[in-house]
Amino acid sequence: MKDAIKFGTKCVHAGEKPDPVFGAHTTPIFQTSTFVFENAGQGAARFSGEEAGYVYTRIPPNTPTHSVLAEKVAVLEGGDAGQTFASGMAAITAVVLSRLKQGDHLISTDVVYGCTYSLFREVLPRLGIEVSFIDTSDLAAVKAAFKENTGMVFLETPANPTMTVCDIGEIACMAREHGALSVVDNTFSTPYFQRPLQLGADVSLSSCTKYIGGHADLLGGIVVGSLDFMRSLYPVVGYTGGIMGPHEAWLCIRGLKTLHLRMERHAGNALKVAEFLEAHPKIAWVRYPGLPSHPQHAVAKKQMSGYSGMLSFGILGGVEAGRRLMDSVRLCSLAVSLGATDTLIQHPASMTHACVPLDVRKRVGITDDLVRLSVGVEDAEDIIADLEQALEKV
Ligand code: LCS
Repeated sequence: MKDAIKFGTKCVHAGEKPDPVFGAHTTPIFQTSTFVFENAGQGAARFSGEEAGYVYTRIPPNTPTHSVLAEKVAVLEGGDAGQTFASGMAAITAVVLSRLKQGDHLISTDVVYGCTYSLFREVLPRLGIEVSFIDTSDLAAVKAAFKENTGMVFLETPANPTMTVCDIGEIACMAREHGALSVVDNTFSTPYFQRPLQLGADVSLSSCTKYIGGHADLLGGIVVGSLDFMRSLYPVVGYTGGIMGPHEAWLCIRGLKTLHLRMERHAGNALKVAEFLEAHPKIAWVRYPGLPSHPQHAVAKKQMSGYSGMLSFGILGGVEAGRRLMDSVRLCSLAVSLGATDTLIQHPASMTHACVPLDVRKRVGITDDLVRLSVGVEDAEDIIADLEQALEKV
């Protein structure tokens, strides 16, 4: 799809093709595990790659429903091609396995989603892959972390749950100089607000479970990159099999048609909630990349066109006060995950990031008083009123 076409139009139209058989207006769900060949020669040609087409749902390009989703996200991210996965974690695992081998070194942002942290800290070293967790908002620290055998730099920005932002363009440039692949977890921003490939990164990946699906009713992941990189990823997809279901792919396609509308509302609401919290006497601090008080606000402004719906804050009175707040909300849901239409509140130190050792949590800022909000698309006044009444009980 032409670059001149605007983002919202791409959300609606990219990847969509009229159904050639019955003319269905909406992309059909190809709920099938295998595909019938016209003859043995065609089967052989499909398997050898001589002829493009579908063979078996575990093997890319999976099904025509998956193809539409992969193409839609590839267009939105500005990459050559995309590949869907069963979850964000399946996507991250496949990217790492497609590139790194025993003896390689990975540089990762020190604040990443808890399961990403555990995958890198517990599983990769068992495969002989060395991992350095670095404060990637500190460019000198990133520069100093490269080694001869650094094969990949993995960035999460804004980071879950501290909202720390790092400079994608600068770090991608360093990675290229060292012959390392730069990978960005774009889950928090979505391509609506941040396009890592256009900033110079090699790979952009997301958990579709969040804003891409957008309605908290599915699990999924997506990876977008150059054709060269995707060619190295496809075999790993087939061998590891962490495949998105056809129904989930269809739900993601439907969700993406309103991505631009939802993200505007998420971000607009989040800014209002962040400003409300920042002015509240019971709140110690607020981290939202759209606030001038955010430590990396300038970098965020440079590389993001908006600041999404995620924020974190510290409450005076620490973990006990936070618990009382979370137990007192009525409109907000006390739940992990993010990017849902409703506002979700959770406590990372005891929930999503409980797997990160206490000393590491303290060092990187996942403090016990940190409460995370995924601001939904309700009316901002109602979210604020709910937080206000809950804060009165703290
Ligand atoms: N990347 C980021 C930044 C995430 O926040 C998550 C999940 C993942 C990857 C993994 O995606 P999944 O496999 O769940 O599709 N984040 C979650 C969170 O903060 N609460 O629950 C899940």
